[in-house]
Amino acid sequence: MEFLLTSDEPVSGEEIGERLGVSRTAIWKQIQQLRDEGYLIEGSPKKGYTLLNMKDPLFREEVNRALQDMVFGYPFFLYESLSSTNETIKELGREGYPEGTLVIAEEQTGGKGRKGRTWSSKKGQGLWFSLLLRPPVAIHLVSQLTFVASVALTEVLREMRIPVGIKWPNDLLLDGKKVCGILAETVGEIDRVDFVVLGIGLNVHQSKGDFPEDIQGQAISLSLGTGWEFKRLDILTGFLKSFSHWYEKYRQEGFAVIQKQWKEYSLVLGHDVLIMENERTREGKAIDLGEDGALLVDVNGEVIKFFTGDVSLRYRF
Ligand code: BTX
Repeated sequence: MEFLLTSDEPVSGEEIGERLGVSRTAIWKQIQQLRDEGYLIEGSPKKGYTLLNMKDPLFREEVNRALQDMVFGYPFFLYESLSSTNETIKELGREGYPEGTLVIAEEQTGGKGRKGRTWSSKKGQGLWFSLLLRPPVAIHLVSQLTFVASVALTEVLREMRIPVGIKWPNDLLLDGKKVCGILAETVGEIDRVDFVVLGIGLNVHQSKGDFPEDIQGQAISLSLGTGWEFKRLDILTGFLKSFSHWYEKYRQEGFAVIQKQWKEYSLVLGHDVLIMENERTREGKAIDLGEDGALLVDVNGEVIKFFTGDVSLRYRF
């Protein structure tokens, strides 16, 4: 471990073996054990082993301790690399895993955004995770859960004095740029919800050049936006506690309580917005959030409802 920690270059198993006087197989076993404990160690047959992500690692044991008594986040699965945490939760949901099951990935190779878009999820740079929910809500109200999540995450980040706000429907912005995206997917029949997958992507450590070039102007990380350092596990546990609180409130008191808090956190209400629906762009003033999560926009004196699945929105500060 020390060899890996003190070296900027990959270290070969042979080299470690020679220095310690043990076989390469023994080193390989030791590396496997470290990986099982949650260390991210990249192995290349030619170059050797490199310890990744020491800046802010997620260690399985540490995550386990932090999440032990939580309603949300137990059981949890931590992967080094996945295509998409939402897809893995879907498999677990079909196998009957309970509400609160959590999947975290250090990296997503096929991170999904809404409407078939992609979500850039580089190794160790953000929180890429999904929760399994089995909510007693009608299928047309499932999108309300993304509002519960955005309220919970905004609350936690603001408690950390990070000035994030919510852009409808549920992007979190920092300094006018996207720091977090939320994707809820429903699994069930036409009229029945079996379970819901709530996926959250929060940029934490990226510098500008870490984002794909085409989104560098619109994406930001918590570190970039504040100049501070973060420990991802603190944010994750904070979110899970806050989510548990708001989800319970939502179940007891309904959407109105979420709506009220969302409006306080909203960056859009009261502002002029451009709404893109299919090929058409309309301009108006965002005036309210509907019971169904729709954005109510005053377009030339007529109040029009826009639903999340159908439109994109630009707004002016
Ligand atoms: P969205 O469709 O609102 O956002 C996707 C768009 O945002 C992309 O088309 C791109 O322009 C931009 N974008 C892509 N990656 C990033 C990024 N890292 N930061 C800022 N902007 C970006 C929002 O979709 C929902 C995203 C959910 C992601 C989580 S991660 C865990 C879970 N698993 C999974 O596959 N998706 C969710």
